[in-house]
Amino acid sequence: MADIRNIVILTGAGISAESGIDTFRDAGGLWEQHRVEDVATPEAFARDPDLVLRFYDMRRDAIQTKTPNPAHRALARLDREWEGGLLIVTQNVDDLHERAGAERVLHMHGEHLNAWCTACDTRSRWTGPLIDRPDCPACGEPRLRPDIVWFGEMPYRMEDIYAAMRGAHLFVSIGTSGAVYPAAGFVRDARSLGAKTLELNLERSQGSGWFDETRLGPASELVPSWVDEVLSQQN
Ligand code: BV8
Repeated sequence: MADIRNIVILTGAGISAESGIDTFRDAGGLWEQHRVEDVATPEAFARDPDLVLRFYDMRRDAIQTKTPNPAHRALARLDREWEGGLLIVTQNVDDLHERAGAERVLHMHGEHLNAWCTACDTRSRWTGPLIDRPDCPACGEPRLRPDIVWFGEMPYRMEDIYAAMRGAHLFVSIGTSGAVYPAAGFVRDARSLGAKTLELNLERSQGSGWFDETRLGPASELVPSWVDEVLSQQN
């Protein structure tokens, strides 16, 4: 560990599973209840905005009743105590990393608790529903959509993510199936940039073969013990 200074961590739905937030692909997951192309694409929003707005209103409501679990809290501790570089790149649209106290967090697929105005491009903190077409707090136009990156849309802050990857000595992937790009390609990018790679997941992900090390188990157990290990070796 002596040579590890900068760490990039990628998290997915698996880190929030033990907080009671549905994952996408696991049994009973979101994509079993809804077809991606009906609820998570710009075409779906154009075709049936009510269906899409109700889908995200339901999820925005649900996450506000959930609380961070030991995995979120362990990463928040790492964020507080790690003296080197750290960036938590999350594919999750919940706010459990921040509610656990983490600050160095980047939401590459957006956030439930933001509304995005398609008239004035302003993003506003939003905890209520969008189905009734409320006015944008900035321009007054009733043109708000969920601030979520849908399939076919460009993820957020890709240049910041690649900049952090270029300086990373260690890339850690937690609770993701490695099914969706460009996030699923980060492990290969990190390897080609010379970083060590570690996977913490309940089961092997689609990109498992690209990791130097894989530890299998629930995030609430794997992440706190990994963070203890890293901080105990910080010189
Ligand atoms: C884009 C927000 C252009 C929405 C999401 C290359 C090849 C093939 C296809 C593509 C490609 N490049 C692009 C594509 C198309 C597409 C794509 O990847 N399709 C897939 C299906 C093949 N990608 C896109 O459209 C992306 N945009 O490409 O734009 C571009 C981009 C860059 C540069 C140039 C051009 C946009 C994708 C983003 C879509 N939005 N989320 C919402 O939330 O409603 S994706 C969504 O699914 C998540 O955010 C996440 O990214 C993804 C996968 O979910 P996971 O988080 O991994 O969850 P999952 O359920 O799948 O797995 C859970 C895992 O946790 C499992 O492994 C399980 O074992 C584990 N687990 C469960 N419980 C626990 C646990 N682990 C530990 N502890 C536990 N307790």
